[in-house]
Amino acid sequence: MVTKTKTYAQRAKDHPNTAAKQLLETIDRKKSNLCVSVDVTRKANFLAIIDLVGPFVCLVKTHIDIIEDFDHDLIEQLQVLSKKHDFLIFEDRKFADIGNTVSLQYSSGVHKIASWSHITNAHPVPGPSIITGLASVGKSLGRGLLLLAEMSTKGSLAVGSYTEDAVKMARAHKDFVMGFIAQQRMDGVGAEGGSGTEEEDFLILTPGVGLDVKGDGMGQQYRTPREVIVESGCDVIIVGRGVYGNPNALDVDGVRRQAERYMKEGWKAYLERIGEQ
Ligand code: S5P
Repeated sequence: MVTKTKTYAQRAKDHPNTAAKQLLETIDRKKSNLCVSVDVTRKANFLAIIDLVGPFVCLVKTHIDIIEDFDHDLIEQLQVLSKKHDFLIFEDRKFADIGNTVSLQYSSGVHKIASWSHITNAHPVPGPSIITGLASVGKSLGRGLLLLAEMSTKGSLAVGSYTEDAVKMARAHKDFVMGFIAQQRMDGVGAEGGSGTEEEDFLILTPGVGLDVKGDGMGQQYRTPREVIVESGCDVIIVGRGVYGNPNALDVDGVRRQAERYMKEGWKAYLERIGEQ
């Protein structure tokens, strides 16, 4: 468990993946391991929420395909906010097709994800060709890929040997795969004789985080920042509805307050994990 007790700053210093290094540096600079997931369908709401949570986050996660009035100006404004508040952008696209198709989905179409999203993710289900397909577009741009090794939902099939094989795939493509969407640290998972644990530093970004409720009635399962960061050794908490509440009745002070609350809880948990509290 080498990386579990290292500081974000120590890990940033030596990290070989550009996007992972940028994210670790941002976390350290802003003292925030909070990623807010902005799952709303109107451009104005989307940008308003990001401007509100911006000061409290290291990363903003998007589902760009759910925005009904998407246009190129939205991306420009998102990039302006990313500079204004110093956060990275993660398009949660969950690619899951053959290499040729995902390379087109990543580079082209209306959204041109690779041109603005520092980080994206993919299901390992097609095998290693999904990584090489995405890397053919994203690697030269300094982008990073997260593999979905586990999911937060009840009854997820991403368990056991599926998770182990996802980690093995990542180990073989460390130049582009920067970590996992998972519910726990993956150090040693799928490694024979403990190999692969000393020199690797995969970031673990974890959704299914909430302080006030345990689920959403649609399969989502929530754990607290402490459970995620201290007990499971994850690196970044991903919070959506727990921060922005009801997007159709946006409570400006409430959004700010919740973002700050999750940021503080996440950082407190990290300090406990590295033994500074
Ligand atoms: O296993 C997963 C993986 C992801 S990326 N479980 C998830 O919930 N997510 C995403 O995290 C999901 O697509 C959503 O955007 C966010 C969780 O949102 P919340 O409102 O439940 O916090």
